[in-house]
Amino acid sequence: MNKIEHIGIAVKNIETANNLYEQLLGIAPYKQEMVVSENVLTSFFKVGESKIELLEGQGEDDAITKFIEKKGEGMHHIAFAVDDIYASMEDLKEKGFRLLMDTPKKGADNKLICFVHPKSANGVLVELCQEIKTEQKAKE
Ligand code: CMX
Repeated sequence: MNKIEHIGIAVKNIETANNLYEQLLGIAPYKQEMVVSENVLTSFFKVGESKIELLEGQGEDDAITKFIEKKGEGMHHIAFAVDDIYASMEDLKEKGFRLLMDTPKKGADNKLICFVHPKSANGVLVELCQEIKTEQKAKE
């Protein structure tokens, strides 16, 4: 794990939350992006070498809508940057962590992503993310 890449925060309304976080952090979001594979709308703020990702669910049974129904708005996941997501997934699997997918998915902000179940990480949903490299882009 190289660094905390971002912290994901589940919000009910991304526009309202954008305004609030703009005031809190003193900066504007640098991008807003729909993540089709997860059915969530995201926006990103740069904070030092990490980021804050706000997430708004777009359906009734996406992960963010379900999370907010159960727990309310709040911290949803911590994402760590890795160099090789396939190697990191293999390593964590061997160590007994419960991964939520067998192969990485395309996430927001040009990343390949994979999640570790919160029950195998002391109640925290952990995301691995790796920048998509040019040769991986070409394969898509
Ligand atoms: N953080 C901590 N705990 C969480 C959690 C979260 N984000 N989401 C669910 N849980 C807890 C539940 O409260 C529940 O705990 P209890 O049994 O003690 O009540 C337990 O995990 C439920 O586990 P489950 O029944 O296996 O699964 P759920 O249907 O609640 O789904 C999860 C949870 C993590 C498996 C699902 O949300 C998932 O697959 N997440 C990965 C994808 C995702 O989160 N996408 C959105 C972000 C996309 C992006 O970053 O771009």
